[in-house]
Amino acid sequence: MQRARFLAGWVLLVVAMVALAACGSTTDSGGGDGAGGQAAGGAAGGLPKLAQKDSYTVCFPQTEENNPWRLAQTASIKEETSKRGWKLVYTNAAGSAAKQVADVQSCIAQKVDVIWLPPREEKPLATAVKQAKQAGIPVFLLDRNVDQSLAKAGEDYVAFIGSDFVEEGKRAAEWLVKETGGKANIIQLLGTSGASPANDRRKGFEDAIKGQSGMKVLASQDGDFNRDKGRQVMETLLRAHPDVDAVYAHNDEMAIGAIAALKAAGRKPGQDVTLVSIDGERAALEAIVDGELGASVECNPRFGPKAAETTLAYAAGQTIPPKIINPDQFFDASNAKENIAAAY
Ligand code: GYE
Repeated sequence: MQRARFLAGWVLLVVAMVALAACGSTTDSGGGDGAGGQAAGGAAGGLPKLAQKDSYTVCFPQTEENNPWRLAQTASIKEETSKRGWKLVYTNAAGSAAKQVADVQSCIAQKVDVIWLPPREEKPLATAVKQAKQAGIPVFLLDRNVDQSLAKAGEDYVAFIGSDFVEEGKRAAEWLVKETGGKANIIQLLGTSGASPANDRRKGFEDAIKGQSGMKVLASQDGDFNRDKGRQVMETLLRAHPDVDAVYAHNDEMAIGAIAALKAAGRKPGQDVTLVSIDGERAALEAIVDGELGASVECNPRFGPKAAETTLAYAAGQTIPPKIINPDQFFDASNAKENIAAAY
């Protein structure tokens, strides 16, 4: 009798294993979404649920703190969580995707309620997003996205909240075409390699100038969204391409670095070289007023209120759209001055 029960148990186990294998479970380790393997607090087959509580513990693993945009984003998150009396687990990955993955894992171990993640790079952080889901912790991606072939909104994470980076690149290109009369020899300073805003801002810009035979990209190089790297890359590219008369930088910091490199080489930014970039930080608005930077497409870093509202809506059981796009302004000589006071 006991032996029969033992055998029956084995048969059941084998059947269950075959059924699981047939589900074609891919990269997920352990758990899975099937009955019994469901993550703690997880909705069957879907995203982890979030309980309605008076206070939440929010994990915010920042990518780095090396520019005004990042500082403004962190300040907004700190301000919002403290205003609401929520607990914040904040870390700084100091420019390392590997450290940011470890920071997410540490938040999982601490059993935070929710993770607000700005994934530094699209691929490495997709795995961390899946690990959080497995642990039953909902993730909201702030400002940067993950590779959509590796992790998806509504399945692996709740939603992406941020700007439309392709559109930002397109707006920068359209301004440059107009400003240069459709004739420009361009150096493109790329954002962090593997980061969604770098990929998308490049795509938006390059697609928009495709039909314009007078718009030539002489060179494109990674400046890591960083002022000093932007300056160094510009210095090198300037020697190789002295015929440059336009710069498209994926963020203001690199544009400001490029302005320094151009001046050091005896060029006149704003006169013999037209520059356009993205973010709308205070130093960029000042450079526009000084006539050195032509324009900056806004990319709003103040995510705190939207992240908190969306988190509460999710806890209340509302349907969250997979992409929540921030509306962005555009700054040029016509409005830079009046926006300096509110800038970061
Ligand atoms: O443009 C840049 C920052 O991810 C959209 O990251 C953000 C970008 C922003 O380092 O300045």
